[in-house]
Amino acid sequence: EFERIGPGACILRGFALAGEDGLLSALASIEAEAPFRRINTPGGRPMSVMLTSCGALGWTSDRYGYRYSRVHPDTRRPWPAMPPALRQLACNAADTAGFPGFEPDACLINRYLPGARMSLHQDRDERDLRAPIVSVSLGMSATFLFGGLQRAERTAHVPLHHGDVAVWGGPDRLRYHGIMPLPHHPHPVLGAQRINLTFRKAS
Ligand code: MD3
Ligand code: FE
Repeated sequence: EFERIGPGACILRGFALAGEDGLLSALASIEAEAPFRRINTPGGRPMSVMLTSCGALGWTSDRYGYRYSRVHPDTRRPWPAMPPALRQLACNAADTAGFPGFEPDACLINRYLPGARMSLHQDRDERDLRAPIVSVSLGMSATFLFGGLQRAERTAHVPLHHGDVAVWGGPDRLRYHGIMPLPHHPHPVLGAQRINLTFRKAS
């Protein structure tokens, strides 16, 4: 099911469900190698979302600001490789949404517990903004906020459920977006958490 929410943005409902088992086992091995951690905003406040990454580049922050890094900030080892099943899913989704030839080199993985949220922001730290971002939602449902190119523009509220995959590119690549505080509605498979994977071409 193909749901267009902008000229360059669409949601593929349930697109990740066919590969659910492979996805969850890939996630478990990434997490074992690079545990989820809470990062601080550059202002020093802990984010409510926990974060890990796989692929050549991962996302970290310190008092100097947010940035992509080739190594885990605690272990100083490279991030876990991007499992082929994950890369395949992301490229498949990008193709389906009209962005052929997607070559992600970073996959950021967010974990939300009940009450966690992500405030309105733009993703603009990737070097090539012509590449789309592919996002996979797992576990508890969330309300996604889809704004405009200015922070003050009104936001659309879009539900995201377990297995949904969204693709954002072209004219929608720099739109402000966020996640409303998560309600406590445990998911039958993942329990009281939501996991979101975003595949990016960061460099
Ligand atoms: C729309 N994550 O990690 S993914 C993030 O569900 C992030 O965890 C949210 O925003 C989450 O940066 C939302 C959906 C998403 C990602 C990138 C976008 C939507 C986007 C870029 C442009 C427009
Ligand atoms: Fe984002």
